[in-house]
Amino acid sequence: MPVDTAPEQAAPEQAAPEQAALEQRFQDEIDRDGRIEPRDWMPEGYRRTLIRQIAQHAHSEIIGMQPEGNWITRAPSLRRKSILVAKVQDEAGHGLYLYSAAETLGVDREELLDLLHRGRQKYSTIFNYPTTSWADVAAIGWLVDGAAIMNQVPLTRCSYGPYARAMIRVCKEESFHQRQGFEAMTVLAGGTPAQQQMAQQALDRWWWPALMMFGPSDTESPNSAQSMAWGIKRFSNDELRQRFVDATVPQAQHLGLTVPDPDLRFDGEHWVSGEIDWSEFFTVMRGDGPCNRERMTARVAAHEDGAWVREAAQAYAAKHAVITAAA
Ligand code: BYC
Repeated sequence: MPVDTAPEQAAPEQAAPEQAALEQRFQDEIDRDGRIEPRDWMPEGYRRTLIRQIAQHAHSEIIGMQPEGNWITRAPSLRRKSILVAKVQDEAGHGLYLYSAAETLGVDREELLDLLHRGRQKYSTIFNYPTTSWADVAAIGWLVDGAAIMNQVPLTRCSYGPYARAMIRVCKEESFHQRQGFEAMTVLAGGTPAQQQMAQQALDRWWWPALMMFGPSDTESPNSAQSMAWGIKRFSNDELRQRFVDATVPQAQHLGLTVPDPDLRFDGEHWVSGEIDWSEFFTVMRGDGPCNRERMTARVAAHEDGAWVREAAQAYAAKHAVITAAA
């Protein structure tokens, strides 16, 4: 089925009674905070919104393997290397759960990958920044996985069953990733002056892009209102961003690091950030960030290089199906 993520067409004025009953059943399920399952009737706009978000999420996981994968050969010890290999493999696994969740909505993962490769679907802006030192790997675990958890824990209660269930396992793994990042950051921040400087510079590089991961401000977020009404998003972009800032500033203080925001202040209840440079966010989202082209070139090359693996797996599955049918 071709992927169509265009806005939903206006419903015909006179919906058939049967159609009205289906809509009512869907709405009742949403209102009672139940789960919509793949075989349930759902509005076309709900299906398209989920395909858009889940596909973007899946693409982010697999493109997100690149900045860290870049450091596997240069990790400072065997222990750090084995942890990093496991983490990058986890991200691949998250991508697979998410493509599977998207497929329950009637799309094919080959088609979603094709849309990504042609620049027709997005992935998170955060992965278009370079990892210039080992401390960036630690900062990604601490900040990027920390932001991911803040955003994804509410998705375990998303109204679409397969997405919510995929998120439970993803969040458990992201939680481990965040802890290992914070632990690696703790070692650097408590190390030699050169290591402390690496840790500070990594925080300087990743702080603002991590805040941008939560998406545009609520006033500039075209999809939030409908996604919240449908129970796909449980909190707005700004609410989740604020939770992240509140959780992370004390962690930076604990590490003895300075958050690179001269306007950051505590108002008695929350840590209030200075203004985010939204022009940078939109530039990166449009494809003009520091590493957009490099990331897409590597992704397309990996897809092409892996064609023989997919063909071999399909040939094996076909052979196995014949053997099973004959048995
Ligand atoms: N980057 O109306 P809005 C990870 C787009 S993986 C790029 O607020 P929505 C990890 C948005 O798609 C991290 N684009 O949208 C992996 C929309 O564009 P279209 C990924 C962004 O969907 C490996 C437009 O801006 N996490 O954590 O209601 C290692 C307007 O925005 C971004 C997920 O995908 C962005 N940052 O809310 C480590 C989580 N932000 O399609 C870690 C699931 C917004 O209308 N996704 N856009 O043209 C979500 O929760 C929501 O999709 C978002 C955006 C909060 C991201």
